[in-house]
Amino acid sequence: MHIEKNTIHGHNQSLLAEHCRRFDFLANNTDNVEAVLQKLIKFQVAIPSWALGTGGTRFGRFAGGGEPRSLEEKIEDIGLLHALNQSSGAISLHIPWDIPQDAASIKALAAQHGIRFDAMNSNTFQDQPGQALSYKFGSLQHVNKAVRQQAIEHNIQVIKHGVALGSQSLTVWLSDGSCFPGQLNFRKAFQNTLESLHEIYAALPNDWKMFVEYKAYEPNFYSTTVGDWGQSFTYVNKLGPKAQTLVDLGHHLPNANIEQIVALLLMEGKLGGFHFNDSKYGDDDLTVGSIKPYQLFLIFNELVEGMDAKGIDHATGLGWMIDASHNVKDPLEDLLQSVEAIMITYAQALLVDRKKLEEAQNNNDVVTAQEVLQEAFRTDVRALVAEARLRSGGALNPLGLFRHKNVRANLIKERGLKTVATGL
Ligand SMILES: [Mn+2]
Repeated sequence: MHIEKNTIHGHNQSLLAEHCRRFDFLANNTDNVEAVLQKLIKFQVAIPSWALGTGGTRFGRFAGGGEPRSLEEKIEDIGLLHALNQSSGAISLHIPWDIPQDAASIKALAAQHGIRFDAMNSNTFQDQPGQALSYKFGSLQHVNKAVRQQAIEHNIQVIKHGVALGSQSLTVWLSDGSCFPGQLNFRKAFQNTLESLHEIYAALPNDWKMFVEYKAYEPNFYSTTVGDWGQSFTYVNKLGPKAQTLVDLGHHLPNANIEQIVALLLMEGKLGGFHFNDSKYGDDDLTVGSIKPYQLFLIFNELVEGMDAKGIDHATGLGWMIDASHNVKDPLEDLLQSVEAIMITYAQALLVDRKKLEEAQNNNDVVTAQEVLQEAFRTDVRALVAEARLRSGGALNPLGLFRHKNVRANLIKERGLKTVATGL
């Protein structure tokens, strides 16, 4: 299903007067509003190919209908999101769930929708049909060299798929670890993993990066071999300049100070990518900004401050991606909500009065420092984000238009009620 430009234009016309009233008020009270708008227009968030179908839990899965049955349909779905919000112009593929049969035609289809290929994701956390050796006891850490070699070759294969599509990065997330004390020699597991990562790193093209993602626990519940940012940082430092740490918001122990982690990784030039989601208890994969919006703001505040300090381009310097999967919501509606939450929070972080904050910090004026941050966080920037969308040709109210055009009902009519997205 496509949403035509004139449909979006008609929708925008009906909301324009009210939008202008709200935007003008905000513009009159905001410094550098044009510069902020240009940054918002440029900022794109990659959509992972696995977020387009209904997820599930180990207890069950309730399909939503009209899910994409192929990589082509996944790209069409992201094209739909991008047409509505103009901020979803990238896709992140998972191999082997989304192996392109014909890379050139997939690349051309994506280009038609204005979509580029963000980081490629390898998978050594489950066994595939016909696979020679099992990852039950790990992949890159495995005590058996042959298992490690199989996992290394898979990652190199993922790089090759990515090269054919024009991607420039590989994300390695390992479920490697142990479930019980004594199961694993931590030092040997680390060394095996490092040695394996070195071999994958050696296969990276010159203009590629490798992101090493960490996660505290699950599926292993005693130890994880890349369990926190310190461990990831140790690996990427030993690997070399093309290796960087990837922060996934849901992969920390409760109450971790993620904003501080982000600040220090940026300072060291080792923050490569970011996975957005939200959580209440663990790696819950909840909608971005739905549980802890102030934490997300504090993280974005450090991202903006840290990128500016290093002269890093906000839009292209890091890999930005949503990593979530939903059991009860329409996945496309959720992605519209998630991208909106990211854009709102980014806009708020851009409004922070950095000069005043620095002065307050230098004077140990704790109260003013807090006021500066909360002033930005409490500003309703929705009209600013909507204006950026309007100028890019997107819809003033993406979710409203999605519902008005009965997108899900149309997708069910096209694809059927009982479809299951590939890979899920
Ligand atoms: Mn992730």
